[in-house]
Amino acid sequence: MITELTRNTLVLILAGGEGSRLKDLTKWRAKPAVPFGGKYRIIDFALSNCVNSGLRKIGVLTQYKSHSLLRHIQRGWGFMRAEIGEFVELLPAQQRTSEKAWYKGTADALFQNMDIMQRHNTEYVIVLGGDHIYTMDYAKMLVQHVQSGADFTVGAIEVPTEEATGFGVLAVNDDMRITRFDEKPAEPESIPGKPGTSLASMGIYVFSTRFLYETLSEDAAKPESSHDFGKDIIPARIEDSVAMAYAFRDDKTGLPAYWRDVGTLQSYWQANMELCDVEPELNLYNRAWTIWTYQTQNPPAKFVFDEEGRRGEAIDSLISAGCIISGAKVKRSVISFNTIIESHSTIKDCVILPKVRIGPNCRITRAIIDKETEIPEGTVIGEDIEADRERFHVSPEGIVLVTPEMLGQYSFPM
Ligand code: ADQ
Ligand code: ADP
Repeated sequence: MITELTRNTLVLILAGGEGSRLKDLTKWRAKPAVPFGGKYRIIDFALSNCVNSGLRKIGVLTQYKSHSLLRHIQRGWGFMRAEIGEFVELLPAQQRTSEKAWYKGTADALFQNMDIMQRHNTEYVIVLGGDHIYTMDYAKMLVQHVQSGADFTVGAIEVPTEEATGFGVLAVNDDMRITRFDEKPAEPESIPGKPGTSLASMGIYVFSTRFLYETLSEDAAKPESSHDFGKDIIPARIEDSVAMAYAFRDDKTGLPAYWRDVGTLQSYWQANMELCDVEPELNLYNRAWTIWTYQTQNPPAKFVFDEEGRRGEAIDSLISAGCIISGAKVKRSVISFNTIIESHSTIKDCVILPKVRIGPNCRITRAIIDKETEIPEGTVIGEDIEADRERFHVSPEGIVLVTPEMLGQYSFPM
């Protein structure tokens, strides 16, 4: 809902990280631009959450391999009305400050855009990561921030302690005031009374703007700082300010809500697979919380018999528009738009990115196939992992990533 509060808030989405743990999926594109769920890109979730939360003043900070990210936002997110103060602005690293450098860290990315923030002149700034899959009403976090009189509020979610080593870990008192913050601790603390569960930072923050300016300026002047929110900004201000945590919970169940960091091939594959559940935790069908994206106009998905009378069929799968499944079987897979799967091929537990062509007589299991890959006739993937490792990238959990380059299908001199 758009309120005076949401109108008075600027959102900055950090979308410049390298995302190197997604391996070749981020070789040519930024992580927030990686296709997800058949028709979306990862950043659509943060952007849709903003729009649905009534937050319509948005800046997206980009730098690393941003071409397809910029293209996607320009094409898909241009519907905001500048006349009424709504916008999605692209903020590539552009050396606006005296230092002639790219964004050195997430805090530096904001520091370099201080003049732009000042011109928007809102009372609050929300900082979001551009690379998580979730639906969340940020307005609720904003309201808590204002009511609690916080200088800043960190979005937090309960995660298994063994996974907390990859996150900022919080300790809070009974009023949710943060008492401690450890960025990626080797031995994360558990929540008192809840062994095996830790409170992790979601990497999203609400700041009172004046406090943010002061903190960013102080940090910029510290030569030893890495200018990162998790490493520097948040821990430095726990003691001398009002630092609150906002627990992200499902309104209906009161349990931790759905939130996935899709930073590794395994977690990216897993989050796609979860969409194939009969009742997925992430509800893409909620008309009150549409996930928006840019899409080309494609004909409906089509399932046909092949010349020898084999049925083209799919079960427990998401099949996007423009796909043709001809005499092939698809099971528990996410098939992105404009993909063709030919005769007598079997696809199981796979994530297929857009515009892939899978030739006849292929068997593919537990794989991620990058955009525009052409899989030749008779290819078998996911059965002999050692053989796959010679041609493709295989994650520690055995998920096989296949890109056009790995099959010699791009010949640009680099
Ligand atoms: P990480 O996920 O490790 O931890 P980071 O790599 O800094 O954080 O990425 C955060 C976001 O900023 C991503 O969306 C990324 O694309 C973007 N980003 C990274 N470097 C950038 C740069 N130089 N310019 C612009 N954008 C950049 C953070 C927090 C943890 C928290 C996790 C939650 O530090 O405390 O637990 O997020 O996933
Ligand atoms: P996106 O896939 O994010 O929409 P593009 O279609 O512009 O972005 O290009 C990314 C895809 O094209 C990736 O699958 C990558 O493998 C391939 N690609 C793009 N540029 C090159 C290049 N110069 N050399 C090899 N592969 C490339």
